[in-house]
Amino acid sequence: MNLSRLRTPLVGVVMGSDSDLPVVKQALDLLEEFQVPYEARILSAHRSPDAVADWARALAERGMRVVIAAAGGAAHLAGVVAGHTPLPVIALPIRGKALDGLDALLAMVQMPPGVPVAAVAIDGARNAALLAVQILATADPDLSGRLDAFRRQQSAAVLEKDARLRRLGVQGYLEGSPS
Ligand code: RP5
Repeated sequence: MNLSRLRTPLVGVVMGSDSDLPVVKQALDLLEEFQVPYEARILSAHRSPDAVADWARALAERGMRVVIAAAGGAAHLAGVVAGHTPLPVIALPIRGKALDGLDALLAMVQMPPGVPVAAVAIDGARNAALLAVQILATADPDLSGRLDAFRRQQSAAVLEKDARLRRLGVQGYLEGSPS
């Protein structure tokens, strides 16, 4: 089955505040690149706890397959969502002003046994979306093909840089001589 051909959202993307949106946007852009339908919401585990619970509880029934939950500071959003849904939850820690995002990262990874979340790097929005795509691709041959093409392109870009470095040497490479 090619899930991503369905136009109903497959990825629920939730963030604790609109101040998270500039980082989260990178995840949304990647989902669009892979033509994966998503729903983006601003819901706070602390400021709107009932709305978070209602949203999270309904996800599976609505046909969603995976969740990305982004928050900074005392980042409880991903864990709370995970407590309300059987779907896999990817936690995206957002860099805050005080502790550079370490607070959010630690809050997200230190989940109690029994309710896991998969945490990506601080501000690692593209990886959060890629992981969501990889989860969906296990049941979607079309998406799996797009993921293969993405990986091939990524490898080709590295090999091109390597060939350029060997051709030009370090100084030439850094000076940006034409390839
Ligand atoms: C968290 O608090 C949000 O996810 C955000 O990263 C942080 C600050 O929120 P604002 O004060 O900018 O709304 O819950």
